Amino acid sequence: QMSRWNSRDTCSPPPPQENPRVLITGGLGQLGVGLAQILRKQYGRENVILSDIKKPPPHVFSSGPFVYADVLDYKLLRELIVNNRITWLVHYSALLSAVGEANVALARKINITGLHNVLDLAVENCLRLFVPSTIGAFGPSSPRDPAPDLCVQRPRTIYGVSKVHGELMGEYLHHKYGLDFRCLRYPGVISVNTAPGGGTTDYAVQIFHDALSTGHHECYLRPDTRLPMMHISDCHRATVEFMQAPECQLSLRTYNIAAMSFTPEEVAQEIRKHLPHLKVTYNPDSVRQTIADSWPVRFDDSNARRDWGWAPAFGLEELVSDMLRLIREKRTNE
Ligand code: AKB
Repeated sequence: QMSRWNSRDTCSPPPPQENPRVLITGGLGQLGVGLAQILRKQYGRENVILSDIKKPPPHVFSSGPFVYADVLDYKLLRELIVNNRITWLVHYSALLSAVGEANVALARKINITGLHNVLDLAVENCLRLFVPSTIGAFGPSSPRDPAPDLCVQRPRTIYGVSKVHGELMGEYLHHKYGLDFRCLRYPGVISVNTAPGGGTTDYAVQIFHDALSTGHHECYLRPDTRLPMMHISDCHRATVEFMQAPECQLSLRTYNIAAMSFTPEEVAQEIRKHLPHLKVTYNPDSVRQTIADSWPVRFDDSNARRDWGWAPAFGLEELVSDMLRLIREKRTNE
């Protein structure tokens, strides 16, 4: 495998007047399809390629280019980047916090080895590279209320360790070779059309479905567990705005982004304004509760607001009414 790591060259970006050609890895997870939809509207359907190792559902296949790509296969990734003249890479492929603890070896492979492949290829091909980080990149010794951009990061999950590694590697390659590395630390993301897979914040999606189906949600976290959360449309908008921000505006390469923080009890209370009969019982599971207790309860995102104008549109009230509306709509169409 030949990469540019030993070269003295630095990256030169593509001409700014051209539309980016985007490859999204892990595209069938919670975030890829929605991001592709937004980018295709702006840059053209054929300029955004979704990839994953799973077979896409028919609506994804018919909405734009989709290719098989395993992030562990360096040669295949390189071929895709070269043949499709990719200029932006959004690296969504990763195992989340809870599922990572259940399969540490696989998480290490995908989250660290897969990331190394992507970083090498990004340097080699002068890509603008977006890698998401997370509230999970902090740990029990980090300041938790709020967690600033720069502080102690000693996470206790393989997911968190791999994300801190990603932040540091990306920033190192930026300083050494000029890699246009961009990283946002996402809160728990709340969505309807695509489900999260194996995270600690997943209850905050499930509770809406349970509220509208059985009226009962059994929560695996304690009622007072406060975590930063965000509506998926804010998450997508932050990602697009950050990718489009001129390099000269970025005083950092890794930014916290925040929208709201709530506990299971608080989101249940807000849902009860629409569905008064919602019952929530609490049965904390030790793995996810321990993880949640080590994460920030609030994010300080003042640098993102100042540097590139980040501002969320959804608070808890707006999030709850929008989620219930979207799930109801989805159910009547099914
Ligand atoms: C998880 O819970 O693992 C993710 C995250 C906050 O990164 N949703």
